[in-house]
Amino acid sequence: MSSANHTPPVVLLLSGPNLNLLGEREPDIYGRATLEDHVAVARRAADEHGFVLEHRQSNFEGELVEAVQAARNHAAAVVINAGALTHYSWALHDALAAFDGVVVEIHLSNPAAREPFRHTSVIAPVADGVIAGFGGLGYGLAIEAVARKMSESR
Ligand code: CA2
Repeated sequence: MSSANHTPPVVLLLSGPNLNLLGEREPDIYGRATLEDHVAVARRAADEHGFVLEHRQSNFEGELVEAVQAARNHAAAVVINAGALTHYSWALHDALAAFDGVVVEIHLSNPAAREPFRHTSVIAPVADGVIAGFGGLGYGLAIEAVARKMSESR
C-alpha cells in the first residue's frame, strides 16, 4: 500500500545584507519596491505551486549560513539573494553545497553588467541556476524555476 505525503514543500527565501533597505535608496539600480513587496510576489507564486514560502533576511553571514544549515531536512529548495556576500562568501558556498534540494540564486540587477567585483559569484557553482537583471519579476521566476526543477527530479 502506498502512503501519500501531503506535507507541502517548503521553499526558503534568503535575503542577504542591505536588502532590507530596498525601496529607500538606489531606485535607479534596484527599483522602488521594498523587500516586503518582493517577498509577497514570491509568496503568491509559491502559493500557486502549493509550496510554503519561508523568508529570512539577515545582514550577518553566519546567520545566513545557519539558515541554510537548518534548511537541510526541512526545505525542498532555497532561493537566495545573498547581496554582496554573493561575491565572496565561501562559507555560504559551503553551506549551500551541503544542501540537497534545489538552489536558485537571484539578483534584482544584472551583476555581470556592473562593477568588476560583482562579476564573480562564489554561490553560482553550487546553484542549479541564476536569475539576474529582471528586477522584482525575478522573484516569481525563481519560484517557477523551483517548481520546474522539482517536477524534473520527481
Ligand atoms: O542585484 C542584486 O540583487 C544584488 O544582489 C544586490 C546587492 C549587491 O551587492 C549585489 O551585487 C547584487 C546589494 C543589495 C543592497 O541594496 C541596497 C538597496 C538600497 C540601498 C542600498 C543598498
